[in-house]
Amino acid sequence: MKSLDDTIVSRAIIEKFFERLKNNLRVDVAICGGGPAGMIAAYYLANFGHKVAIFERKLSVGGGMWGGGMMFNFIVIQEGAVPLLQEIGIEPEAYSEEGYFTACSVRTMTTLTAKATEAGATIFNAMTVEDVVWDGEKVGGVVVNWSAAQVAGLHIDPLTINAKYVIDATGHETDVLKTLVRKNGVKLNTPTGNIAGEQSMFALSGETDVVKNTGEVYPGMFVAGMAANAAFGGHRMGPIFGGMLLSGKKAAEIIHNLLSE
Ligand code: 48F
Repeated sequence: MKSLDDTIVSRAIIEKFFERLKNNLRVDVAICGGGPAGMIAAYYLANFGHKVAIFERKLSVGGGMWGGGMMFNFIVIQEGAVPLLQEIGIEPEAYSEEGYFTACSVRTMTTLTAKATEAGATIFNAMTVEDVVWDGEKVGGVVVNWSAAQVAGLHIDPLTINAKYVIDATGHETDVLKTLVRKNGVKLNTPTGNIAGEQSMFALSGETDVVKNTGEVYPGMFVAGMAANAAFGGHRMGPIFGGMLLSGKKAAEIIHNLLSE
């Protein structure tokens, strides 16, 4: 390279990004939130051959997994979820107590991100899902905006992404489902018909329930991960992550079956 033209650098980035954005205006599945549940759902859905886009509010995907427990960057996984990590190339270490395994939270998240994108999932980071597309009967996509525009409080209209299915994997916040309910007063497929709100720490119950609670809570709208327990009123569980991974996988499998019908 004899010289370096800054405008070529700019043009390359702009062209590549807009190509990606245009290519994702219609997707099979839009995933709100790139935490462990959203990322593993993306991995499985993309491997099944579906077109998947993940919208993550923060600059980095990873959600609550990066920080392990109180920033001690290890996670604990129970035996039932070990095969999921092995599938993506992480070999969790058996702990001295039977049934408990540990893994580095940073390595787990970076590997999961690599595997999901290798499988074909597309990540849009620093983008917030601020609303859903709703025709009165079914959720049909997401409404996105730059997180920075929101933080700055700028009055900027968002853009729309059409999706056959949307997964709220926004964690404890249940941010997207909350918006659907608040704006439209819809009745959810939960015991209360509403978002029950998460309960305090009870790991055993939380881990079982997060998988049980994963599913379609409104036509076109799924919950996975901590958002599922928040929707159904399940418990939180702290830095044990097997349930999050199994929940994301379950959401992917249900949606795959629906898309294959
Ligand atoms: O919080 P998060 O990691 O959710 P998760 O996948 O996993 C929960 C665990 O991390 C932990 C736990 C384990 O026992 O309880 O908390 O259910 O990831 C949620 C992601 O969603 C993003 C947020 O920045 C985070 O990375 N997010 C939240 N609201 C929005 C969003 C939004 N409106 N649009 C886009 N991303």
